[in-house]
Amino acid sequence: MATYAVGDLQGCLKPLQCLLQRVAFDPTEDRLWLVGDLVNRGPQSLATLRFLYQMRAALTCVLGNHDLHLLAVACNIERLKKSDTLQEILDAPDRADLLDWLRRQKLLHYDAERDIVLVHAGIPPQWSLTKALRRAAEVEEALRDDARFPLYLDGMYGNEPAKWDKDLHGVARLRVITNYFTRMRFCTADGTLDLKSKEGVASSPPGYAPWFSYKQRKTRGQKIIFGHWAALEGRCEEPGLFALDTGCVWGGALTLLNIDSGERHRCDCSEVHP
Ligand SMILES: [Mn+2]
Repeated sequence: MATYAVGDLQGCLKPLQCLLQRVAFDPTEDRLWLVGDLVNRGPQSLATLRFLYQMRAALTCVLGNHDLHLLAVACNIERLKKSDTLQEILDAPDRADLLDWLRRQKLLHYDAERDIVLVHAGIPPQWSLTKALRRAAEVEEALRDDARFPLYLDGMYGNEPAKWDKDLHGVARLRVITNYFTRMRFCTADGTLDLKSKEGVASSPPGYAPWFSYKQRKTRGQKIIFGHWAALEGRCEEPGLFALDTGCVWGGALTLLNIDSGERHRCDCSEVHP
């Protein structure tokens, strides 16, 4: 039995199948962790979601910003953007099963046995793992609650507040938690977010730095698997951190990590989309 983690799929089903074949993945034995952003922008969002749904017993998944956007669009809270490739999911006869499964996924997963965290974007410098798990649980509860779910999604969009404050409440509180776990790249040492820049580490906006780079970061040394930041190209020098978004949907590659051995596999989109 082996446990793998895969980077941002964004509807790139063929590279996923290519990698699973390469490692002879057996869904009855092996386990696959997903860093989120399962759908959108890529060529096969619906087929990807169906493929994952039928092997859901083998999966551990955290939600990304694109997954949450899909849920909001499906609830008629947000409209599709021009570059979204989600319409086929909205039109699918099995959309209720797929979307119901999606909204029951977590924002943060902690594997105590391996002492590894799985998250889409990251954990802000000022939060310990215990705090982060508690904050993620607040959003996960709202997502699972039939009555609160649309209210949460309705209040989810926006870049403010830029920083956590324990006295925040309601949708603003859930929004900043969501932004940390699903959208963060650059922030200050006290966790003030810059959500505009998507560039690499060398292009940090003035006064900001990558969330993982702060010496005083409370989760320093903790093993964390994350995605979301394609400009890192899978490189992160911080001890214990595994950056898995290698920009498959942007013509890069999909990365599969064997969590126990540390071995990485890559499938270039060009191999399967000549
Ligand atoms: Mn993302």
